Amino acid sequence: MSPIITLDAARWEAPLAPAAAAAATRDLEAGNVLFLPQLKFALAAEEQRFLSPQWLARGAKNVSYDPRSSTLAHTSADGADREQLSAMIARYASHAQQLILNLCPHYGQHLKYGLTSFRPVETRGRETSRKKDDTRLHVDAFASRPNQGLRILRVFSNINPRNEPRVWEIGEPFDAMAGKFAARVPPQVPGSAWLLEKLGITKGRRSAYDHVMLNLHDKAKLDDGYQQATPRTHFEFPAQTTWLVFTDRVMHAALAGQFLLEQTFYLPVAAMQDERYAPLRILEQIYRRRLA
Ligand SMILES: O=C(O)CCC(=O)C(=O)O
Ligand SMILES: [Fe+2]
Repeated sequence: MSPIITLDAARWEAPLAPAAAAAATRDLEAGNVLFLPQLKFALAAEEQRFLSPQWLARGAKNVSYDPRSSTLAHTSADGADREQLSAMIARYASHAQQLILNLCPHYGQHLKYGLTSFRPVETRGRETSRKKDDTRLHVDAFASRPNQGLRILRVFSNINPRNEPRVWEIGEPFDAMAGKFAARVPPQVPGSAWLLEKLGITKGRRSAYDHVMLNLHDKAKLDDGYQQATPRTHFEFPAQTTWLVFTDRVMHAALAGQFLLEQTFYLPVAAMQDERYAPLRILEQIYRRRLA
């Protein structure tokens, strides 16, 4: 069965009927990508100029925005340019939040904003280490931001002006991947989580869950044999479309594409419609102990 489920929503602010929302939430939690081919993020005429890598700060890969503090980072824009770029990304953040609240009304106030990113660089051929290489299949886990089991839900919109798709691959189900790599995760060194926090390397304490998720992320990306042989679904998200996915559960890789907006959200496991789908719960089954 394809892990891509298409919904025909064409507006950011249109609520779904309760049964349709419950079904969308279940599909999302169960590890599918919800694809909204009719939902585009429209740029105003004067915003078209932002479709260029020139607005990136030197050495940065994405422009980032924090909707909680309304701060823009990693950009070279200043003055009026900076204000307009910031307003464009802020509008995306609020549309993305509205979209999730329509599709998953159940999440309500439990849904918390993470960062927003604007990705103006072509993904194909970008140089990075294998661990940072998002063209390799992985689940998301953030090395410097431990999240103690919180879910990572991301909304993506392809805003490419030349009609070029964002090319993804979706890998095998989380349980299958975790079944292969869990036994290769080394024990967390006692005191290391405390030390990483103390040194400012992590924002907050790295839990056993964070330790395992980071290892799954790294071990899968570094395993060339796995990357070559694991089954996958190739999918091209056309320009002017939107999709959302729990990226801590769904194995994904971005092979090509330029100009993307992305909004990250965090959701407590207890706020899910069915928490058995959470990586935290699946990993606790595998290891037979509490991880967060
Ligand atoms: O840039 C993309 O299309 C997705 C990259 C990725 O792996 C992610 O955002 O989690
Ligand atoms: Fe990712």
